[in-house]
Amino acid sequence: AGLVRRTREIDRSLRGRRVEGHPAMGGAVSTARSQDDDWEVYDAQNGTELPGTLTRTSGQPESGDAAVDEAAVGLTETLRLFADYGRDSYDGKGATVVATVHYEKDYDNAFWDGNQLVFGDGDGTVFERFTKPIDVLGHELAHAVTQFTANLVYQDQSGALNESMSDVFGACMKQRFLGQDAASADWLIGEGIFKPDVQGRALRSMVEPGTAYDDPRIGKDPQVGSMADYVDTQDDNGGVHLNSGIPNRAFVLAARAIGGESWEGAGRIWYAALTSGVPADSDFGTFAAATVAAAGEQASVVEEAWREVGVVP
Ligand code: ASN
Ligand code: ZN
Repeated sequence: AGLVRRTREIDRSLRGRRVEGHPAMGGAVSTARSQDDDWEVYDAQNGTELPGTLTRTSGQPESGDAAVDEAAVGLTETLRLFADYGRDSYDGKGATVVATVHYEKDYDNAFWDGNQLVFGDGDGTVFERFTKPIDVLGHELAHAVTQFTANLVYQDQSGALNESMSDVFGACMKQRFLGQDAASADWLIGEGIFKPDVQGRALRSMVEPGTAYDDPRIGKDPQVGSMADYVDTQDDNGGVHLNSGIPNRAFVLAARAIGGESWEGAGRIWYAALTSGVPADSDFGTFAAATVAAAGEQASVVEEAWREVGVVP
């Protein structure tokens, strides 16, 4: 983490300045160093050695490498979302985020390895760069937040919740960045990841799980959005990327019912639940109860969202 940490008072006054650089406000994205962002982006030069060569750190200008500069914006915006929630980086103690781009050759994925973030360039035929959709940066960095908070076990329902937390906060950071509210958002995760001739809009749809893509090269989106369709499988750590559609859809329903900006309404409730001391092996019902408990005046609205996806009877 940065050796020099500004006080909270000063940081709050600085935080307002980022609005000047917000693209939705017509400016370039400011990635100037503040309490909200502290990151390093490395280049693996298409190898697998991590972290690779340091290419850009927070406070430095654009590098000219698209993957590096996309990562810079995504990390900055994700850190700012969590700073809005009162959290100083993923560990809550201002840890410097380490990310590596250009990992391997034609690598079709991105991940948090427990210590750092890793992004592939995509194969260039089906997949674009994994840094291209801003919410993929948010998704991966949210895995780090989950690890340092509820530490949801990456298997079965707790694993699907772990996956869902990453989609939820990825969507919140994207909507916050683009200035979208719950009604105007597309609720897609990874929009822009596919090359133009692929039959697909995104990696996942939070609002209509299972409808994001259908292409002979990658098959059909296998996500489900209701307990009635819960997938029992040994694959994918017990279907963590499939059944995550269920809590994802509950979040959309809650966000829309609450209205306004998702990261301010439902997003704050979900963050409060994630950091409320829920057990690492929480199932959907346990986590649903934690969101209802954290929802205050919106408790019945949130409970109804979980009922609609079949988690609450
Ligand atoms: N991109 C995937 C994810 O973050 C990688 C994985 O399955 N670990 O969920
Ligand atoms: Zn994930």
